[in-house]
Amino acid sequence: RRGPSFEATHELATGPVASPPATVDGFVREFLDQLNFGQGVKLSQSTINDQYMALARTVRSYLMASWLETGHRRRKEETKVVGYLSAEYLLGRQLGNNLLASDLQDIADQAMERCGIDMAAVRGQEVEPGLGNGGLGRLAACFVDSLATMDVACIGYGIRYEYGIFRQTFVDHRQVEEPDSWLRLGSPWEFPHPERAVQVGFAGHTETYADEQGRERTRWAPAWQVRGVPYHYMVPGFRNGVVNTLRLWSAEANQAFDLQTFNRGDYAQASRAEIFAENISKVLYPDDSTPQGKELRLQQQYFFVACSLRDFIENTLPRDFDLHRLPERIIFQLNDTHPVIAVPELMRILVDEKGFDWDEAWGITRRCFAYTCHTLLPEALEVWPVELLGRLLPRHLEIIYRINEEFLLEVREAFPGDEGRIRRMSIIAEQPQRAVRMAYLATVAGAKVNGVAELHSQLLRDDVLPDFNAMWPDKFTNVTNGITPRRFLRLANRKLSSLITDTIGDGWVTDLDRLRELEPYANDPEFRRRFREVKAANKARLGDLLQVRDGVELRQDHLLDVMVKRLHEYKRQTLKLLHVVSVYEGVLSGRTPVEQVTPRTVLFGAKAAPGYHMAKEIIYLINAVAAKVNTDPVMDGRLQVLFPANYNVTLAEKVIPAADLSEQISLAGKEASGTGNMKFALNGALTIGTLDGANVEILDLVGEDHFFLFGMTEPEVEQLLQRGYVPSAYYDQDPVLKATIDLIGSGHFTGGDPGAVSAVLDNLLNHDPFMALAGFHAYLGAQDRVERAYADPEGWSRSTILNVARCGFFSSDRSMRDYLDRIWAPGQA
Ligand code: OX2
Repeated sequence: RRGPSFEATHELATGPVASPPATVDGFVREFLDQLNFGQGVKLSQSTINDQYMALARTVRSYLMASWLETGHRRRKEETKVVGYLSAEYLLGRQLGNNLLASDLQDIADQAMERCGIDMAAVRGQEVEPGLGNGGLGRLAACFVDSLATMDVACIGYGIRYEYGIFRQTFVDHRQVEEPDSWLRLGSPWEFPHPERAVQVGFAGHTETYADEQGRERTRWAPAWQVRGVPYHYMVPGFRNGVVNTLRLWSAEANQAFDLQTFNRGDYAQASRAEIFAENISKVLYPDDSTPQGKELRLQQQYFFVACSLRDFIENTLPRDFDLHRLPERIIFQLNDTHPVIAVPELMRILVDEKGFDWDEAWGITRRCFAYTCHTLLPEALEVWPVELLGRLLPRHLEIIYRINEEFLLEVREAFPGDEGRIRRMSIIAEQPQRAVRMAYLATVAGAKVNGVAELHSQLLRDDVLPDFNAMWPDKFTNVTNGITPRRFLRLANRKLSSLITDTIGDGWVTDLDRLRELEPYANDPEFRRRFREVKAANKARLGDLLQVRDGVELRQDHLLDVMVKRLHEYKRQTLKLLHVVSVYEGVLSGRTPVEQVTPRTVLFGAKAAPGYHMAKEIIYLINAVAAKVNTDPVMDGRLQVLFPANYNVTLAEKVIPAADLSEQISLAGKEASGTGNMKFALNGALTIGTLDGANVEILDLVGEDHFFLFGMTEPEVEQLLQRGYVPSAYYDQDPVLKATIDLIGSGHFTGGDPGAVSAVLDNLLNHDPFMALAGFHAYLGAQDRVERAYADPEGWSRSTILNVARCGFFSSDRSMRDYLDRIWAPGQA
């Protein structure tokens, strides 16, 4: 915290920072300066990467005044801050977003043209920071975008993984993972601050001692420490002069290497400590919706929350701040259970370091946290073995034990004599091994607990945490997820955005409910025609991309049927595949004349967790089916299956605006919310879907005539499970299903080798935990309805327009308003 030297004038030290002029000339000047002085090259000698780096830094320069001003204002205002704690941020490319936010798109285009630079090529140079797995990480990115646009003080805290989500390729139809070295060519959007590094301890032991007043106190003597170095990223609001901060932590060794050992020539040994420390932020765990119970993962979790709490308390709050008032200045939002170790960490800081009484500290801590749960699968709730947690974080385990003891006293008081309940609610599980249930710890400590869609929040209360709901019904609330309309409509779908703006003005970009004003135009044939033109242009754009990126041809005259999301059994990519094979089998067996097949392209995009065997088998099967169906002349080119590798945010931005049909077909009660479902509806695709997650709310808003609903409700799923679900019975009774599965089982798609698909088929026929076979018949019925609707272009267009007009609710701005109203209560402690 060093101020300027006394020679500096007040104006020099604190005055506003000048932005370059927002003109084409000004932009060219700044760009050339960045190229010459930042990259050290002349324009004539510059590579695409030089140009990208200089362009990014140019945009940064334009945002800088707002960033500094926002920080200055927040310090003065002493506002309550949202500390969003998330192990993942799936940001997507930054250049386009930041040009949009700063209103420099046109100026930049003209400036690059004047410099003779191919803007599209430069944009293509950016490697997206894939610091997340899927919906959970992308949600965090949408939320920080919305908070900046709404001028809410927020610091996004997370981990600067050196390698993000793996790069997926296919070899012989099988997924191969490659490291995502997104930092290799430089990362122009980040600002490292090694001088603000903090220390984080691990392992060791605890000891008690008497302080000056003779009170017994505890201290923790860690066995080893690492340095957390913050990297700052700008989070600009949409054209409002606000730039918030994302602060991601990178782990470094305190000592790079041991010089004596190095001099002796043992180079590997000399760098051991460095490698060990840097491993902590080396790579994102590629699991989605399932926890990975690895020691390194717990190290990552503790590392980033310890850095974040230290940073907020010591470096962000004023130096003399009275921590009794901490809840007035911060609410830490726990994005799932990954950051929950922050709870005992705050207790440790308050009690051990700051000398607070336990009760006082607990009263503060309980008001500083809120918890968002993102799942319903019980096996997905994180649990840490006591043995591991106690070894890595001995003091934190003691604190958790005491929190649990006092919590269980509370339960006893509320429900005297109910020992079963006490056992059920204990933060410490006894079976199959002693372990800390992180979701319970978060629920006990959190001022609020929320699910991410209406149905999910209800099931959270009723099925996942019913005892906690009985004890604290007011703690539970819902906030339905949302998506940022800036990235997923304005940026990804410029053509639709222009059409909307031409029709109702541009207020919708920050007030998405205004899309309602489009409703009357659903009846306007001219508007419908223009809407179809936009869709066709987006499809052509996707076709161009896939041609270059994957060497495949996207048929422009096909219905584009899209299923993009992580590969997970509960999401039921197999059900989609069964549909594809049934269409093919129908033609092959002569049941369906090929002229009756609606020309359709089914596009999959999905990564499987590297250790998720069944998911990888499903990927193999999709690729195998694609290879056959796409080339079998019997289909006359009417059915295409595309599976571009490495689905990510960048590809999503091209795929979603081009889609006609959005596949949201998880088994009811399994998908907490989904957010892809919202992105498609907002971009004028119709949904075929089950009553699961936020599909329920999409259906409510758009209406049954404009949504292809099928399948069991969640209670029906439960009933079937109670009665006893026998998947093979569906196979035996449904001849189409039987023929479909038999064709796969015959080895038709796998070069005559039935063994290559047996894992998937055995699982479907004998277990089918997500009831794909039970859903098959209804799903085919719904696909028939899709084809009939698609045959009427005017009716289809009308429905798609109504989807866009009625989905304003799914803006993440609205989600943020709900968090503010229901959870963060700004201005209150
Ligand atoms: C995902 C959920 O699976 C998805 O339904 C939801 O839309 C998304 O989070 C954002 O809330 N890991 N990823 C998720 O949950 C977990 C756990």
